[in-house]
Order: sequence, then structure tokens, then C-alpha cells
Amino acid sequence: MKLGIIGKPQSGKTTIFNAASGQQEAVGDFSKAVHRAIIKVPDHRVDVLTEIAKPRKFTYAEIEFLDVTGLSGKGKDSTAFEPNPEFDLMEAFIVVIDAFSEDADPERDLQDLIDEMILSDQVMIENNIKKRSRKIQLSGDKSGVREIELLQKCLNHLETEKPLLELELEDEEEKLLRGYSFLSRRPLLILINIAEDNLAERDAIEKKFAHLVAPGRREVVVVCGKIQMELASLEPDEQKQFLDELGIDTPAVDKVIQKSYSLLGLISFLTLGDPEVRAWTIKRGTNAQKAAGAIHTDMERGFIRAEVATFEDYSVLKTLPALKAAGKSRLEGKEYVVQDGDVILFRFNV
Ligand SMILES: Nc1nc2c(ncn2[C@@H]2O[C@H](COP(=O)(O)OP(=O)(O)OP(=O)(O)O)[C@@H](O)[C@H]2O)c(=O)[nH]1
Ligand SMILES: [Mg+2]
Repeated sequence: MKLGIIGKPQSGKTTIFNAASGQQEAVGDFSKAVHRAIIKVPDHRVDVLTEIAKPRKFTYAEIEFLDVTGLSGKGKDSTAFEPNPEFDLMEAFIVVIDAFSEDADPERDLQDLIDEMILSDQVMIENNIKKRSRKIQLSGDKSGVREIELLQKCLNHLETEKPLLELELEDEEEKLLRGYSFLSRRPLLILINIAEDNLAERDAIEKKFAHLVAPGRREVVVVCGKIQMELASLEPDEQKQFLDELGIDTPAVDKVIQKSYSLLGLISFLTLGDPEVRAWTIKRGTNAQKAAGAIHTDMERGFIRAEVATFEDYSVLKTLPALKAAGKSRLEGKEYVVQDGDVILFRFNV
């Protein structure tokens, strides 16, 4: 699962990347380099279960962040419609918006970026319609007609200056368009990057941008990238001290990572065994048998049952026998839809 960090030049993309990854890439240098990192998704449930079971090992869920250039930030004046090929692989974007510099205009910058995505999709679709129509003309094969109609539907929508994310599509339509990686259809985490001096007004600023939120499609977080980056470069005990001084209990960058994860439609279930406590990543809506496959294909093939308890019950009752005695552990079959935070023991047969 890949997430791209995008935004105007000098908006703080690399700063945010460093904050999330703990890496120390150069900031402020207009670099064209692509940075990538596998990021652990902070999860207090893993910490609590580790405390309970004292395993030899514990493992968080992971997602990949990429810091790339590619959008010009010039909105409707953009001319270079050549998004970085890396963009095709990204399932969502973190859009970093400069709200720290003196002449910052976050609403305008966000609109410019969305306009640029819309334009880029328009050009791409127009080219495809042309190419496909010609092919039909030449070959007489009409099987591509439906696809062209659909592309036209997308194009009409884009011409109203709205991103494709706001276009409702039937499952069948979605399927036909799967091969296209429309920029403006990707979910967005809008990251408002504020100055150190504005930290105290964080909540008020978040309210100001709340109208941008569309659950599951668009989220907003307000962060001071610079402070988060400094924080990430400290040792754990220094970090704690720094946070205490600022009067905060969790780093804002944790929220950025968690929101990215949920924006991708991802949830975690947990396993707790002798050697390891671990969070596993699945798409929301995955059934128990498929979820077992996230651990091992043998487990999916030989799936018998899942023994499931909620994390909340586990954290109180602490052992499987205690959960059973309290009637808090359930046996579920392969069609059971796994919920975020389920603690699962799979029974399987190979
Ligand atoms: N005051 C302040 N400055 C910031 C913040 N975040 C980034 N900056 C500054 O903005 C400049 C650009 O930061 P980068 O993280 O390199 O921005 P970028 O978007 O990666 O820039 P390019 O890759 O060159 O497009 C640097 O001088 C940073 O120190 C912030 O939260 N507060
Ligand atoms: Mg950069």
C-alpha cells in the first residue's frame, strides 16, 4: 500500500516525510529526488497486548510513503501534464499545504493542486478517447464502445471542474475503468502545515478547514512539520520530554499515519502468539478466511474457524481461558467480516 506525499514546491513535503519516517533527507533544497520509506503504523493495541503477553517480538502494520515531485502547483496554468510514473502506484495522496510562510494561501494552493489533477485527467482521457475511437474505426470492433462512453462521462464531470472522486460510479463502471489511474479520483489527506508560532491555534485552524472533510475520501490534519521533524530525530526519552514541554501526549505525525491508513480503507486485526504480537493489514470488509491468508496461504486454504475477541475485552480479561469463561470469545466461520481491532486465533488444517 503506497501513499504519495505531494504538494507545491517548498510546501514541506520532505519535512513531513522525515517526520513520518525518522529519515533525515535534506529539506529546503528543491530536490527532485524520490524518497521512500516503510512506515510503522502506531497502534496502542499492539503495545497493550505486548504488555499482557510479553512476547519475544511485536510487529506493527506498515504502509509505504513516497516523497515525490511531479505536480507543478500552478493550477489551471499548468502545462506539464506528466505526472511522475510513480503516481500510478499510489492509492492515496497526502497533500502538503503551506500554511507557515508569510504569504501562505492554503485554500488557493489546495484548489490549484486539485485543478491540476483535474486538468491532467482531462488530457489523459481526451487522448484515450481519441486513440480508442480510431481503433474502433480501423478495426470495426465495437467492444470498446462502452469504455469510450464511460470515459466521456468522466470527461463531462471533469468539465464542471470537479474531481473524479466526486463522481458516483456503478461497480461495473468502476471495473471497466480500473486500468486508468486518474489522479483526481485518489483519496486525499490534506495536511495543513502550520508555523511553530501557530501551534496554539491548531484546533481553531482545524475547524476552519473542516468543510473540506468527506469521510473516507478526504481528511484534514493540521501539523507543524518542522516541529514534528525535530521530534522524530530525538531519542524516545527526549521525545517524551519534548512532548511534555509542548503539553501534547502523542505526536501529530502519528495521526497523519493513522489517517493515511484508514483513508486507504485499511484496518488491522491482531494476533497474539508465543513468539509474537502482531497487527495485520486487511481491506475493510475482508472475511475471516481471506484475512487468514494475510498471515499465510496455508491458513486460508485450510481454514476451519476463527476464534475472535475484541481488543477491549482482551485488554481487560487478558487470557483466552478468561475470555471463554466470560463468554467474550466467539467462534466465527469463514464468511465472518473481520472488524478493526479483532484479536484472532485461526484454527486451520493443512
Ligand atoms: N517555519 C516552518 N518552515 C517549514 C515547515 N515545514 C517546512 N518548512 C520549511 O520550508 C522549506 C521547504 O521544506 P521542504 O520540506 O524541503 O519542502 P518540499 O515541499 O519538500 O520542497 P521541494 O521538495 O523543494 O518542493 C524548508 O526551508 C523548511 O525548513 C514548518 O512547519 N514551519
Ligand atoms: Mg522535497
